[in-house]
Amino acid sequence: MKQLNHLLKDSMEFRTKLTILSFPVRHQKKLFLPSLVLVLYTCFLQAQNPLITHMYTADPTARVFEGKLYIYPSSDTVPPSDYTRYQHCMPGYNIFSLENGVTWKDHGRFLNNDEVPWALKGSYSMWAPDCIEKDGKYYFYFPVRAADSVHRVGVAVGSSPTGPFKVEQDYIPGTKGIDPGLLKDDDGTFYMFFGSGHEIHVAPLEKNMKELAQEPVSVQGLPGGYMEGAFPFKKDGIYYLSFAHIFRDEGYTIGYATSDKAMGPYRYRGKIIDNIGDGTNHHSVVEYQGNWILFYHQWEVSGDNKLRSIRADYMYFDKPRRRILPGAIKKVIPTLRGIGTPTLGDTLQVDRYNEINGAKTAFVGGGEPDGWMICETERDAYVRFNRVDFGGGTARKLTARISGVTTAGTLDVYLDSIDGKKIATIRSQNTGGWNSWKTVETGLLEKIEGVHDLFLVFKSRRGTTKIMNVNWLVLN
Ligand code: FUB
Repeated sequence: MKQLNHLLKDSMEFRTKLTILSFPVRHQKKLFLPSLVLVLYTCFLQAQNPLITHMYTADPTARVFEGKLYIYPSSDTVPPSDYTRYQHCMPGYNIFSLENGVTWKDHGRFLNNDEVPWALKGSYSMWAPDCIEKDGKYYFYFPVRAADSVHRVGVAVGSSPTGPFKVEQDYIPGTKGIDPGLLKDDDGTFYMFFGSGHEIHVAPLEKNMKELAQEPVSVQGLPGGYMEGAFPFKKDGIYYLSFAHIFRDEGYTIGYATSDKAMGPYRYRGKIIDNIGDGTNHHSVVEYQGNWILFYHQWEVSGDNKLRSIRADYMYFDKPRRRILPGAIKKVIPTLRGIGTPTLGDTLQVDRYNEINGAKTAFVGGGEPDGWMICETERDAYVRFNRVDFGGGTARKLTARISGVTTAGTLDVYLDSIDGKKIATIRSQNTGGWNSWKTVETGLLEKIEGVHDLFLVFKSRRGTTKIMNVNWLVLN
């Protein structure tokens, strides 16, 4: 609950800064016009969460094409008053690309429900899509209700990652279900996973990418319970199948399973992300510039779980350990920090961590401006804060806002790993109490250039708890 409050509160602050559009129904209706929004729209965000705030987006499939990061999400919209048929109102698809590392560019609406020849008109049921490249062509797979009201998977073929896309006249025979997830294997075979319920189905694709090469089969070895949103990927020779998964007591989570064969059998390995509230969970995973990123959605902007907003956080794999099956994924904690890259002089709000161990977050007290802090720092606790851009090496000092009651500890800042290069040390102090804040400064021990992850490690000569509270850091 605390985490949720944290997200909500910060998103409120975030909203005032970004002037989020509130989508009155009269504007929503415009979304149904076929001519729709072909104007390029650019969001000037620091790649924080949520990623897109000028429209509602869900079910993000991220892909890297020729070194560039694209997102193919679905879009949620406020239903018109006569739309009562289905639970989600999802009229069509936009594409987004990451520009200059921080800016998500909207390439506009490129496919609407009613432009699909075989789709049930007016059903606005364009659910989670995927896109994959073969021989310079881009195949966009999407589920929409067909004339019989059942979801089928269709394909549109594009000449670039952003189109133009030409939609096929009919759906792909044999595809009864939602949420296509595509895998390209090293031997050039493409597989489509899809479906929902107590089974996920898979089939290889024909070379033309427009038909299944065989009857789909049920993926073996997956856990019991409802599943959807299958997303396959391969890393270090291991096939991963990740999926939205409902536990009876927890609701939607994202789980994953691994195999040594694309079509399985798979073995369930655990959760990548816990339940995030009373709504769907849907994701994709991508490796971009050496980092693995989990894309997912939430609905903190609208407060309505049918009006979702896409997000991204870094995802980490466990180091190989003896007797442990290789390739384990560490659970991702949703953050507002997202995958943005702050630079020198920016306030590093370290409570928006990428990873935390042995410490907690809470509201700051003591008359500080509203905000959150790192607290309850145990001995050897660490907080990881990714991708700080040190530029050309001009940073000389680290400034920190801290509070505490003990002089027995330190905050050591390391680059890129817990046992990386130490760049600064801040001694804990008795500032007059946990709610009495003090700004302290220390010189950097190294000249640092480029983009690095920070690891804040809390150390103590004695005792194990509460070394210091940290509100924020600044490097310059
Ligand atoms: O967005 C509509 C549906 O909700 C998706 O297809 C599912 O994965 C779930 O997110």
